[in-house]
Amino acid sequence: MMKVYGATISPFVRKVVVALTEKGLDFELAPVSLRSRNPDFLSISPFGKMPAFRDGDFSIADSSAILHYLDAKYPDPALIPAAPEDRARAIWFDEFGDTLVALSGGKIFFNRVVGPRFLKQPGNEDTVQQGIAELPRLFDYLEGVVPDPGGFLVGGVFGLADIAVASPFVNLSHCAIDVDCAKHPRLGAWLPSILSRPSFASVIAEEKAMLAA
Ligand SMILES: N[C@@H](CCC(=O)N[C@@H](CS)C(=O)NCC(=O)O)C(=O)O
Repeated sequence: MMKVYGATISPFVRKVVVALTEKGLDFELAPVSLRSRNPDFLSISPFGKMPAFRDGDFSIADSSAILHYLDAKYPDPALIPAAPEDRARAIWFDEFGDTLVALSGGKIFFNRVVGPRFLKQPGNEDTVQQGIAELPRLFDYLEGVVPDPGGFLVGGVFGLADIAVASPFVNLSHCAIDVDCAKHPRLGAWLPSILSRPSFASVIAEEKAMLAA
């Protein structure tokens, strides 16, 4: 069975788990913590970053590399479009989501959740506020590109772009930071349409239960 090393509280691991679920593929989640010394995990992911992934003899790290593998190997339903423009847009939105993680994760989620909760070190609220101050212009950008209600970011079909952009918002929501629908009505309508899909909803419910425990 396919194996994903990591925990879905990581926005990158969540991307992979959502993609596997959308494709109806069976997989096992092998829990690894931050700074894990698990030798199989580290042999695949030498920087110790989750997720790492194994499918039989094949193994690879990095959520985007894993998503590209999955879509080529198990193409139904396709999550990455074939048309050149749409493919480029999907890759851009994947990068957008990953870069949003670097900001929201590094400054906000790390100091509000990861440090205090998992590493037993206090968070720096000044850094959190710096991160929060950077969000509005990114939300403004998204407000201009999200589709009409019920739509998807690229080519009218659910895919990598939607997964990658929505995933970091789950971490923001764990930090009690939500989109203000008065300021960003289109983003505020699109986001729940993606996060309420069973693939996202099931991992979000597990994460909330874990954080509440
Ligand atoms: N580009 C990688 C980033 C993965 C990543 O940064 N994962 C974080 C968790 S959200 C991690 O494992 N950090 C541990 C560390 O840096 O030691 C991907 O897309 O998978």
